[in-house]
Amino acid sequence: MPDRTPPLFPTGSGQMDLGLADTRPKRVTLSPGATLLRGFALEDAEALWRALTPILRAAPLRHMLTPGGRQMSVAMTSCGTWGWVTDQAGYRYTHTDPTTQALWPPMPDLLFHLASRSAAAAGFEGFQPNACLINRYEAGTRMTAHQDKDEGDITQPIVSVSLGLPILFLWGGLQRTTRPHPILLEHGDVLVWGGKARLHYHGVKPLEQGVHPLTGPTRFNLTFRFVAPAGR
Ligand code: MD3
Ligand code: FE
Repeated sequence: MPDRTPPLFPTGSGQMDLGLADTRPKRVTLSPGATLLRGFALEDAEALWRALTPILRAAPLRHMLTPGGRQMSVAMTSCGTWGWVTDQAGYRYTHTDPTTQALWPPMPDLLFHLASRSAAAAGFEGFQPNACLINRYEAGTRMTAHQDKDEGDITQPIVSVSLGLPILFLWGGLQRTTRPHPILLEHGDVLVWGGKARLHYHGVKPLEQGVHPLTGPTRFNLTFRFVAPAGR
């Protein structure tokens, strides 16, 4: 008889399934205000992936320039009322995509609701994101330590959803010099950052090569934000 018992937890990319239960906690508080919800988006992952296709067609991924003139190794785009852009003029949120001059594609309800449910599960009721930044990582892509502070309303949390290949996320402190600690982010994991954690420095290590059944040789990260630019 073939053993039809499903694996107790997804083993990720090319990992041998040893048939052991994943005993790691599903919910982890990294620091006050920062909650890791392991696997919270797993059931929605395929639908999320399908929802990305028309967005990426309308607003193609691109390697933007930092204000210092360096090309980012992450390829990015956005959906929602606001999209995040960077160029030699600086970082900001815009209503239109500078590469197409069109409005950013609308945020699908599925994405909005997943983000809102995630925030609520971490204690932030009523989160209504109006921006979703889409990051694509390929082998070697990394993100250096930074703070997210262009949103204009730091009382609102940020929700991040990981799809595809795993990566080591680097969770720092309120100062850039605080030594960050590494946290493995896997397909379907959701992180919620609010309160005291909102302005912590963070980054990710270079993506290792691999192939994921859904996303191929890539990792996608969706970050949901509430943007209220000053003076609007
Ligand atoms: C902590 N993205 O898009 S997600 C970003 O994996 C970004 O693509 C990384 O940093 C990625 O800005 C990390 C986790 C994350 C996202 C936003 C945060 C952590 C955060 C904002 C404040 C504090
Ligand atoms: Fe960030």
